[in-house]
Amino acid sequence: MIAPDTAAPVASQEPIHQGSFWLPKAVSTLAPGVDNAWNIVMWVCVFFFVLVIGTMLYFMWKYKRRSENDVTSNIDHSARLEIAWTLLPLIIVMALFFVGLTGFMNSAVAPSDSFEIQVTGERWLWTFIYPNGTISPTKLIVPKGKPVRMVMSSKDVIHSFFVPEFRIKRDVIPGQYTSIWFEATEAGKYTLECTEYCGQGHSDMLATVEVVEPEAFKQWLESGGEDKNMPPAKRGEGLFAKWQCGTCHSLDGSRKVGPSLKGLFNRDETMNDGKVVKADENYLRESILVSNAKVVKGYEPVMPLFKDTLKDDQVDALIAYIKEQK
Ligand code: HEC
Ligand SMILES: [Cu+2]
Repeated sequence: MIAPDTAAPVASQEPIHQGSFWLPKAVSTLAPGVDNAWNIVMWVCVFFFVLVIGTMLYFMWKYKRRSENDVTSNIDHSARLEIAWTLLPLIIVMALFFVGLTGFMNSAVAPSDSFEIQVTGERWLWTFIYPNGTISPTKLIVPKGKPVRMVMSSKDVIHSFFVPEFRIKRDVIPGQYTSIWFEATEAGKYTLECTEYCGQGHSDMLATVEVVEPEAFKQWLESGGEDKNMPPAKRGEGLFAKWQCGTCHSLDGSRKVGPSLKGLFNRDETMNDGKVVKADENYLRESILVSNAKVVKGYEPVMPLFKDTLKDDQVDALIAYIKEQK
């Protein structure tokens, strides 16, 4: 008889991404090169710091004036020393240049078989568009062990794409494409940060980078990352979180960058041109898709346009959710 398996499967735990004292954990094929360069520069600095400060302290002690007539003879110069401290740093600096250059070349040119993802930065949202049309806001899902190339652009100001664990960083600029690539070496969740100050919501301009096994990635991509068989309001709640509407809209009546959505449905809203509009379904739909068509009095027209990114059924779900915020 076979004993029942009592050992419950160990729940898969979020890996703790522990790096070294100096650097975060390294999770891309580019990371070792960057860390290597960083370590070399650091230890060269440590070596010269100790050498220079140590020599200084020693000389302070050695050449201290010990009595009234303790006068050191006039020291002229030493050709040997001067050549040494000119040539040696030159050699070191040239060596560092080549370490940096190789790393730069590796990170600048993506392998030709890279998987391409379109990245849009805007105040204060990252959006990722996959080749099959799947749109994923604030969540970048990528396969493990495959080179991925990001083609990036901004809708407003300069942002910057930075994933510390991958050791990659590149500015995201309006009216121009920049690109960056990486190959993740370990499944897990990491954080993408915007590292170019872009206004009030800058510190919230984060996205999750999720590295998954290639099989899981394929499945996720095919499903478009969404379950369509949920009740509309429930689905709307998910979309509200996914698209980070909550960065600008509270649900408890408090004012953020945008008006609170609490009690909005069927309320009379005053626009900045003085007109009063009833917040019915049509108004909500227009507010979500082309927010600047009517701008609520007392607010700036800073809400992103969602007409190219949200599908009809998604807008329906969001409206159902807003209606529930009584
Ligand atoms: C960057 C901040 C920002 C984000 C993100 C944002 N909004 Fe807005 N939203 C605003 C601002 C500001 C206004 C008021 C100005 C205007 O009407 O355009 C507004 C207005 C609205 C209105 C009309 C509110 C009223 O009181 O009449 C609705 C509805 C709305 N947003 C829904 C959404 C939904 C749904 C999302 C997510 C898909 C979203 N917003 C994301 C900033 C934002
Ligand atoms: Cu930014």
